Amino acid sequence: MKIVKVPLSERSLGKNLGCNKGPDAIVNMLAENIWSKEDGSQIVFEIDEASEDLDSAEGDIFIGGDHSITHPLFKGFAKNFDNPGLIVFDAHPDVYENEKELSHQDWVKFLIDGGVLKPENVVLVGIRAADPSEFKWLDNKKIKYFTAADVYGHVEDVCEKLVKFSEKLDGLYLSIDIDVLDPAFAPGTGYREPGGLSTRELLYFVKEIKNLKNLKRSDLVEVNPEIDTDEMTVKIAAKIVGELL
Ligand SMILES: [Mn+2]
Repeated sequence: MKIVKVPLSERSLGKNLGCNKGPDAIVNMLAENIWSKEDGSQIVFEIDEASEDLDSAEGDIFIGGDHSITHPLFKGFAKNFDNPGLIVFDAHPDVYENEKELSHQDWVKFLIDGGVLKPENVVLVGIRAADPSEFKWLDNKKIKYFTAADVYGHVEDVCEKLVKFSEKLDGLYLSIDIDVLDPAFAPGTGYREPGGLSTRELLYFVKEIKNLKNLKRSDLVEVNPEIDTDEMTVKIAAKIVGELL
C-alpha cells in the first residue's frame, strides 16, 4: 500500500502549525519502532510525497497535515465512485460557519455545501467540542454522529452501526483526526479536548473498519510533533497507520 505524506498546516488557522512536521515524524516512527501489526503480520509500505494538486493525488493512506487536506482528498476520491461516503473520527464536527475560505474547522461543511458529499453518507464519531451552531447545523442536515459520551461503554454497538452505515457505499473513506483520542493518550495536537476515546477503543474501530472491503482510502491528521510529549502521539499515529496497511 502507498502512504502519501501531506505536510501542510496553512489551513489550521494558526492553531496547529507544527502539524506539517507530522508526516515525516510518523513515517520515521513507523519504519523504526513499529515492528509488526498487532496480529504479528509484517508491515509493508511505500512512501510518496503529495503533489500540489491534492484532488488528483493517488494513494491509500494520507498523513497530514491539518484536517483541511481531507477536503481535496475526498473530492478526488469521490469521482471514482457512484455512492462514496465518509467516516470521521474527530473531537470536532468541523462544520463551523465562519471562515469564507476552507480551513480545518469547516471542511466537512464545505464538502456537503459543495455537493461533493451527501449528508446521509457521512458519520462523525467522538464529537465532544463544538459550537452550539454546529450541532444545530448537523441536526438540520440530519447528519449522523456519535459523541464521545455515546461511544463510552458502547464501542461494539457503535462499531456495528458504522459497519451497517457503510454497507450502502461503494467507496468508503476513513478520516482520523488524532484529537479524537483523549489528550492523556495523544497530547501532541492543536486542540486538546478532555474526555476522548482511549487508544484501545480507537484501535478497535480502526481494525474493524479496515476489514471492510469497500474501505478504499484513509487519512490521519493533526499530529503536531512540536508539542508532543516524548513522541507518544507520534507513536500512536504510527501504530494506527500500521494497522491500516
Ligand atoms: Mn479535531
